[in-house]
Amino acid sequence: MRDELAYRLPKAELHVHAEACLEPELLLQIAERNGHDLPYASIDEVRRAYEWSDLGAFLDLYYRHIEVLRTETDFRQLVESYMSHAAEQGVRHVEMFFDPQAHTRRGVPLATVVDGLAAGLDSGAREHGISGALIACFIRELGVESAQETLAELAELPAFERIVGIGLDSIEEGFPPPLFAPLYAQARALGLLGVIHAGEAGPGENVGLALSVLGVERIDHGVRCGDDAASIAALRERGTALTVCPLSNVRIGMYETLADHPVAQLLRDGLEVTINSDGPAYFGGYIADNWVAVQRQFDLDVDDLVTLARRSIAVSFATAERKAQLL
Ligand code: ES4
Ligand code: ZN
Repeated sequence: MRDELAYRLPKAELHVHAEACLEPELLLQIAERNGHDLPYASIDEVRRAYEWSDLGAFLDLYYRHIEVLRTETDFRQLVESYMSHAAEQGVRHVEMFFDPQAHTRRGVPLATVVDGLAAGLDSGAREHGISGALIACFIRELGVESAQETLAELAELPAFERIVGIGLDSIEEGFPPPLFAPLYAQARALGLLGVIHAGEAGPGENVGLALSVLGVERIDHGVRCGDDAASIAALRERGTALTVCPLSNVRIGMYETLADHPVAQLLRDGLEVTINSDGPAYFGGYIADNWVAVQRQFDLDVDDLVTLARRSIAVSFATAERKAQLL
């Protein structure tokens, strides 16, 4: 483990997509095992493909690479790979997103996906003492009905108990939060919590809408909330946390450089900011790498880092007992 405080502080990661933990080496290994043809002859060629101009271009590559994942072993290895990196980054609890529809639409059974991911969480607990749960994210552009059908299928699985919440990801523009009100109502009825990617590529007002209409517990990204006074007011009033992912936003091209990123302003404004990786295999860093980048860019001090660490645990969906262990 690296000795800087950013790495050592016990923390929770609250915004990381399992499928975006697919490091180039693992991508090639799984593709070969499954006889899946990829247009790369080497790791270097894979790495060269990881450059995009916007969220859409990133998502195209992300969904293409996801196609190598077919077996329970593939999904378990994906999480295990994340867990060994996360342990070195001081992660003690993780709430991991996955995209069920990205797999069912290619004919991979839901049970294969969830059982594999759950086995990966078990390895993380056993080998690294990292507690974990899953958050099922739905692909917004597939619409509310597809999401609702998929959620109903998830609820039938024995491993459903590993899922603590739902989220929405993928394309944000053109799919405002209120479209998904029935999905969030269904999730609540199943005992699940709610999060949502909002105010990332879409307008800041999506943050306020997600809070007022969907009643979500956390906002993923939310970095554009500053554009909308009602969203800021709602975040303050409810004390809702944002799961900000600075290196992801810069890598996807939302901000030209980290210096242009609003994370420091959001912290100074007293919002409940957490800093996360989003997709460590794609965006140039795991969680503590994000913390260090922000620390260096904006001169965060020891108190700032301790606040980030404690807050990440406090706003997690871990049990009260687990939080007490970690805080
Ligand atoms: C995502 Cl960075 C990002 N934004 C929206 N949807 C996503 N799915 C995976 N990564
Ligand atoms: Zn994300």
